[in-house]
Amino acid sequence: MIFQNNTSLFKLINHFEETESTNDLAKNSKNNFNEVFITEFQTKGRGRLTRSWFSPKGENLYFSLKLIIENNNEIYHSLFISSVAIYEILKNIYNINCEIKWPNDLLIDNKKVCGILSETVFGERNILIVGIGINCNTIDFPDEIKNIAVSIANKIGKIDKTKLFTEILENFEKNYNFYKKNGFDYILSKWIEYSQIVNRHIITTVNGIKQTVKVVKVDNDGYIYVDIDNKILKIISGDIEYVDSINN
Ligand code: BTX
Repeated sequence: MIFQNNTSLFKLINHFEETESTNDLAKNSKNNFNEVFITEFQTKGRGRLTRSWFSPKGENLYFSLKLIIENNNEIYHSLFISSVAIYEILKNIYNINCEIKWPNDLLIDNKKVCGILSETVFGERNILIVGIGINCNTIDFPDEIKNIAVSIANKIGKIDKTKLFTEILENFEKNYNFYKKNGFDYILSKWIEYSQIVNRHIITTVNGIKQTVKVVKVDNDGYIYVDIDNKILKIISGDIEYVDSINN
């Protein structure tokens, strides 16, 4: 399978037939430049908090962007750049109504089509790894996730995943270069528009209790604030669910 690289941001696309996790390949690379690791099959694909990521052979995209970062703000910001870049391709080229769920999942009809797992390696040079899984051509998901997972094929039929990969990489580069030149504000404003998260009701766990709360704002770095009994609380990490899909 040929995965084309039309970017100058990434020097190398490393393609593997099979691996445990592309994030581990990226972590273990000693190359001193930005590169991408992509595979056909992950035997230990993972999500956040040691959850696993269903990665069947040949059907979907599993890849990791390895970025050398100059400034620690880039870590969080790059996640927003990646979800914005993927959203724009799915919406503008494939005409799919999707939405971004904070911090970085992409949903179609309130089900997950894309998950992003970021990891960092701090050393002589700091490295950010953005691991991206996109359900492209899987039709039937295992029972455990069939109610929460969806693929692009489920929505519009099977697609050429190599083409999608190239489109995403190019759009990531475009947004990343813009960010490097102009800062985070414009990327964040696009993210806020695509997620439509402000004034939306979400379900999240606060002080150990799962509750429905309203998002009142997103700050300049992309953290969300919710209203709980007239107190404004900043959400730094964790899971949220949308009460309603905006596309319904
Ligand atoms: P997450 O922790 O938000 O989501 C994981 C949860 O999502 C699982 O517990 C399960 O309920 C559900 N799930 C598992 N597999 C799928 C799937 N294929 N589609 C939809 N839902 C699923 C999200 O973590 C981050 C996932 C990143 C995956 C990429 S693939 C390339 C790179 N390498 C690697 O090991 N991980 C990343």
